[in-house]
Amino acid sequence: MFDKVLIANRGEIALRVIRACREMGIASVAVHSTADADAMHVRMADESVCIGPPSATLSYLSVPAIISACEVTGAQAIHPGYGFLSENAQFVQIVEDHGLTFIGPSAEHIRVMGDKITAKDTMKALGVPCVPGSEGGVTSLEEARALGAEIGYPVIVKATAGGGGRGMKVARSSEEMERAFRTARAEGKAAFGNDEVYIEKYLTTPRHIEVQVFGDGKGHAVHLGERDCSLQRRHQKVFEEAPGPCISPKERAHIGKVCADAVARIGYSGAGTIEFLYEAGEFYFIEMNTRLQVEHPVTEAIYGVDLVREQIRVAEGYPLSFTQDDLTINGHAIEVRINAERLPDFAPSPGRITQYHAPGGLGVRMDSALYDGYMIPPFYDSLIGKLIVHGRDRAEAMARLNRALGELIVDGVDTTIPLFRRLLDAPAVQSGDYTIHWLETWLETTLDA
Ligand code: MV4
Repeated sequence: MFDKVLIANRGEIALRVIRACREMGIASVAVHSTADADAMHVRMADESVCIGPPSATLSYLSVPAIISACEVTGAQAIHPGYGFLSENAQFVQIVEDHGLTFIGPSAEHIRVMGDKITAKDTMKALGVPCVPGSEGGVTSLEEARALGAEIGYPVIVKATAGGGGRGMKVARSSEEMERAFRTARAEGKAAFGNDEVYIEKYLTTPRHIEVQVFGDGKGHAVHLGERDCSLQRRHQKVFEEAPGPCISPKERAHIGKVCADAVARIGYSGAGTIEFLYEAGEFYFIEMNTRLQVEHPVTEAIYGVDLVREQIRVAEGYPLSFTQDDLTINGHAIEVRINAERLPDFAPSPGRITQYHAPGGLGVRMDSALYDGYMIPPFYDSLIGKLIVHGRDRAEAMARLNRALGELIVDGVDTTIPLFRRLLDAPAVQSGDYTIHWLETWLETTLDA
């Protein structure tokens, strides 16, 4: 139904979307900043439009420039990828006001899930298990302290507009509440222009488990199991896997159904991710992401589906191409994020790629926009590739990851590749027995040594 789709993004995710378009017979339009004139997404797309200077604010985030690029090329729909404008409800509204289609959920669903208090209220009402905490927002220190006493310390104060770990403060006692409450409010105000906060019981040793859902926008939805993304550093995921090594088939079927039913009830359209903390065998909802996520390929690997193709089909108005019963798990998949960063401090390391060699072979997928001689610009995030491996079980996936990392060559800049070779040797990673805090502790004791 679409003849031409514009991709409002860059790097590996832009290539990912261009590839899906090409397989579907849809022409692709790349947009790029002046710094990305030689980027792979520009080369790979059928057409390209320069939309502004290097600063993302003036290019990849410029709504007028992107809408204009649709008008001059005749693109009928926009795929936002992840980041940039992917969860911007106002952008979605403008896209629709111009008679274009946003490949993603409605502006209203993005708005609801973008406000964490509203998201939690909504999910709780839909029967999704949530972290015990305040009913809605907390406006005074007295109220915060009363809740702390009721829930029991430690508690966490979170900005409703937060995300990515910003505007979050732990209080371990009534004495600590004043600081936590004021700081979370101030950070919410400074970072998002919103000082509304809520309070939850602080879970001390959870895993990060997220459930992939997909809705057709007409009241039908499925789940595609979970991903374990517990290995994070400063709220940046480093290593993701599916299925979660600690989740049983019974737990998966149960939480998956709860999630699919919830998004079906609200008429959700497209790909979504429902994030949970998982501790002592229980799931606790924290947030919902209304976009395709960076780590979607591990889900694609084990379910054998093309999530981007599905996003485009649903945006075209087609029903889902699979039912829940069609979706069965095959094996285990792991993704590692390759960043242009210098260890041990993870400082950005832009510069020219003097040699690039992607690994291959059975069960290996390399999503990257790198090429020999490419100049990594200093203006954007440091993700330069994702290595995804798939095996019949977790042990085979781990062995394949180790093998593929050995084949991968990225010369000319510093990367996180050496980190993964060491990480795979760690007993906790080999056994899959880790919490959200494991990686940072391991880095402190490993990289400095
Ligand atoms: C929490 C938590 C413990 N208890 N909420 C971090 C980012 C945001 N998405 C939610 N986050 C957390 N919320 C309660 N009630 C711990 C974290 C958290 C975390 C969560 C997932 C992955 C890594 C994390 C690292 C530090 C803290």
